Amino acid sequence: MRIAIGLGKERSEKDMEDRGINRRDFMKFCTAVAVTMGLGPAFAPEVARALTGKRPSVVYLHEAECTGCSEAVLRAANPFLDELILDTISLDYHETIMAAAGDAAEEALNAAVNNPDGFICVVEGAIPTADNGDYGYISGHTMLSTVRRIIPKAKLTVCMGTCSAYGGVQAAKPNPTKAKGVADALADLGIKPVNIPGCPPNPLNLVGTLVAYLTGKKIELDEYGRPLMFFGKTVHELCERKKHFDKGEFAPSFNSEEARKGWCLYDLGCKGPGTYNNCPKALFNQTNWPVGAGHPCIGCSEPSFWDDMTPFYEN
Ligand code: FSX
Ligand code: SF4
Ligand code: F3S
Repeated sequence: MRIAIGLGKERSEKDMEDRGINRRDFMKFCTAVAVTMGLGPAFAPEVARALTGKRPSVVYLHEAECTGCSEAVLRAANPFLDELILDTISLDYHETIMAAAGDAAEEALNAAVNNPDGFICVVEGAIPTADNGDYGYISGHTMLSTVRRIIPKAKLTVCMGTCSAYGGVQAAKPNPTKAKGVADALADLGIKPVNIPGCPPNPLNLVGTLVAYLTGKKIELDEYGRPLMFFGKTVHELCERKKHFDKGEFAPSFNSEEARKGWCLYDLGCKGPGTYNNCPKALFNQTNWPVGAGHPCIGCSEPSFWDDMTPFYEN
């Protein structure tokens, strides 16, 4: 699936009001982005400027995946969040939600790639590389040939989700299609994407990355290409159940009084201590996160988590 996008549009506060986004909600969202970026609420006006200024053209490529990454954006509880995110990146074309198809879609893709102002490439999904990419075709092109053709022309490449970052479930053993993340699949081209892993990833981390790029901030990455501002700490370090871990208070089962009281889920398989992500702080839909809802972290933002973090319910 491909998402080729309108070319660098501007949006005003009036446009947003017309779409039912009021200024108070918008600033609340900008504050959440600023805090997620570790910059504090005082950075919110700069976030607002970045989100309302000239929007970059984005080519959004879907490869081998479940589309959960897009769903995480589109199913946002906040009624305007999906629109805001999609608009932030001038997302006028999205195969999951668009009506156009076929030649019209290909034309939109080509127009975005040839935009003289350049474009950002966001990739969702792994790249099957076995047999010259023969296990994944879209519109008559292998996924492998598409990413090799388009990504080298992008000003910035962002891998949205663990699949495009590291291969994800497609790359789990025995990986017959030799699925890889973008950096691995394009290693010979020297492509160094910004990886926003998670299965699914938090949309706030995508918005924060784009805001950092649009405001000219240097995006510091860890050894796996993840922005340190979102992935610099483990889930465990940020977890609200850590006080119970420190006291040795572990829930014995999901249906126990201890689990309900908020005791640590380590004995039920929690992989939070080995997983770098900001879920307890960023929250999904600004509402909750896996451990907050009573489920152990399964390590979904770590490379090879399907192989390295399983069995999920044992430690
Ligand atoms: Fe992967 Fe995203 Fe998991 Fe799914 O596209 S990160 S399988 S949530 O959808 O790529
Ligand atoms: Fe750490 Fe998981 Fe326990 Fe939270 S529930 S304190 S992340 S082991
Ligand atoms: Fe994934 Fe663990 Fe967060 S499973 S969503 S990294 S709590």
